[in-house]
Amino acid sequence: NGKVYDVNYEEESHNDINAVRYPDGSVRLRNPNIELMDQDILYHLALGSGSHDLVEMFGDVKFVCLGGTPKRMEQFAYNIMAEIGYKLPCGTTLQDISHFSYRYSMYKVGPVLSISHGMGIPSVGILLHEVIKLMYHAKVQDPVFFRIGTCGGIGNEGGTVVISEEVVDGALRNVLELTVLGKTLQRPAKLDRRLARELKALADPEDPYDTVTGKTMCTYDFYEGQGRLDGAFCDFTEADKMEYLEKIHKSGVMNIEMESLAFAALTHHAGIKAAVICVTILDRLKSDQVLAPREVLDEWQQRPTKLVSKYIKRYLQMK
Ligand code: R2B
Ligand code: URA
Repeated sequence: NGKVYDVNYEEESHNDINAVRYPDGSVRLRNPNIELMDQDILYHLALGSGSHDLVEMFGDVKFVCLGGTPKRMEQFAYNIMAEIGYKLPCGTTLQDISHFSYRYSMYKVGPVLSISHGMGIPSVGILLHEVIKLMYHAKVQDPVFFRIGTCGGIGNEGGTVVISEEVVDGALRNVLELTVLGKTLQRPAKLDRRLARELKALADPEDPYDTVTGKTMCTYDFYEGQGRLDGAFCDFTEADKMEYLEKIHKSGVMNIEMESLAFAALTHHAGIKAAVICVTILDRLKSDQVLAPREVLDEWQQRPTKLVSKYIKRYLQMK
């Protein structure tokens, strides 16, 4: 349609032509070096622009779903295959495209990529650099990224699905801090609010659990960084912890996890629409330890994936 800007792409980036996508919706890189390189090796994905025909392999991608573990993302790939009625060629099984990186796992089911991101901001950050470059090399148009994960609830019992509207760091700032050439810079960590609302609208009111939207805190650590008393170290009291958790609760924080800040900041910087959907595996106002049995955790972890599958299915049916 010739539009340069996506309607959901906001404010400051509107003024910066490099921030937005090409008129056909394909991803424009904010790095002039890449197009000058003979080939680009996506080392942690075990792919490369010289060794693989990335347009042929990935040109039809529309949705990129990221989650913590290889197993869950393999399962998600099989689930989405059943949901969208995608058939593998006779006698074949899904292959982990990034197997030989021994870092991340990647599965492709038609227009859907399902990729594991490991734990924490550095791990998801490295992956996003390479996946965003993959989108560019493959000339993917208007991709939508989802993070499906687990989190600690703040005043939300285990099994609640939280769709992030906003993400903040441990000091309630909604920026990703990054030290580059010895200088600390800040990137705004913004998610697509409309996408969050659309996902919320897909939640089934009959579900035996709540699906809520709100603010997500992202920390650099699971233990001290999330105010836990049960790490190998702890220099604060239970009262200090509760004061902090009550404070963030009052400011609207619904859940705490460890990747959303980088996920929101890097997708926003690339002009890519993104959403974060996590299930709480405990209520941090009640406990630090994850006490739910494995089978219960496994069922809870299916909940965000169901919402994303529904979104993808609807989108594909509307086409
Ligand atoms: C949620 O769960 C992991 C920590 O247990 C981390 O990756 C996160 O964000
Ligand atoms: N993931 C986190 O980062 N924190 C929790 O409390 C649970 C899952």
